[in-house]
Amino acid sequence: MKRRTFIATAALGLPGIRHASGSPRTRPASIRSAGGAVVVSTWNFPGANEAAYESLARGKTPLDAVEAGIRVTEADRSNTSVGIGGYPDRDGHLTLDASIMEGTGRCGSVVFMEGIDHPISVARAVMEKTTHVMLAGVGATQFALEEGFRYRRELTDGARKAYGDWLKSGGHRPKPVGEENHDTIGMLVLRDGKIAGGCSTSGAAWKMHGRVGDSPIVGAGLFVDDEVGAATSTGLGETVIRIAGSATIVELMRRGETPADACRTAVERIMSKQDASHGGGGFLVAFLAMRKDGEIGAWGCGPGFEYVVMRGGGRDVVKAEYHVF
Ligand code: SD4
Repeated sequence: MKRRTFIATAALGLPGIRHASGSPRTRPASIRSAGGAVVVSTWNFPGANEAAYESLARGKTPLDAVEAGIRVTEADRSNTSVGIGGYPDRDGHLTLDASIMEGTGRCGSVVFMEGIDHPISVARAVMEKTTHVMLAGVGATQFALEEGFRYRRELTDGARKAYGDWLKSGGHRPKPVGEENHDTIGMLVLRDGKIAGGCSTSGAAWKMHGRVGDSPIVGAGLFVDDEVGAATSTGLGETVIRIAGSATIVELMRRGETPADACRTAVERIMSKQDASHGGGGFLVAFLAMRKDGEIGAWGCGPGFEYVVMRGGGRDVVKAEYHVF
């Protein structure tokens, strides 16, 4: 379907829009309720939301919870798009991006960082221990080492094999960010009117060396404002950066759009700006937003995006609504 045609049908609410559905609510046996707190994250990552929620149940802050949750995914060697299990860039380097933000406006991020297992914790250290917001590349690694983070350069066996296979297959084209390559974690946590968020990724597999996506860019892959709410994103980061996606969604919520409507508006804005030079479609991108009263919404560009909501000790996996090309 041509872009123009699609946007017309989407705007009319005709085919091109699919609706959200939830899986049965589950209550993990070991999870205590953390009062009115809410944890949401992109995708259904094993243990991440539980770790964040448990941390709140133990009286930790939303910021602590975000860090605790995202660290679980960063440490998962089987996850090929976040943390130590991530696939490398086209030159064989695993470079990691992460951001963290509180609803007060405090934030920190690391981009294009190599050799450190937990970029979300380094991003937090940038926020709390420096006067800067963002550290990049060797400087980010150097800072992490000064802060006592462990250095680890190797790829996992799985990532090394996948990279070798990719090289053998001719390589040197980035893997499109789609259903097979989509595991960025964006997490938003709300308790007592205070919100924190984080986002962590190894970015697109086989990307150009030096490429940075949306996830560590405050306002693109993550934005949090206690006065309004928060948003985060997953998928092809270039499309998100072009519209300052998460900041746009928070501003749309500030003007009265619901979280779901704001995410849909952002998706439609991305679609209206795609042209052949941007790949012209065929990618996946999705937004997840939470308003300060706990209402949650999401919207995808392309099918397949799901997110996890934990509140009241229960855990829901929800498939987002989306536009299709
Ligand atoms: C990026 N947004 O670097 C990230 C990748 C991603 O799911 O979300 N993959 O563009």
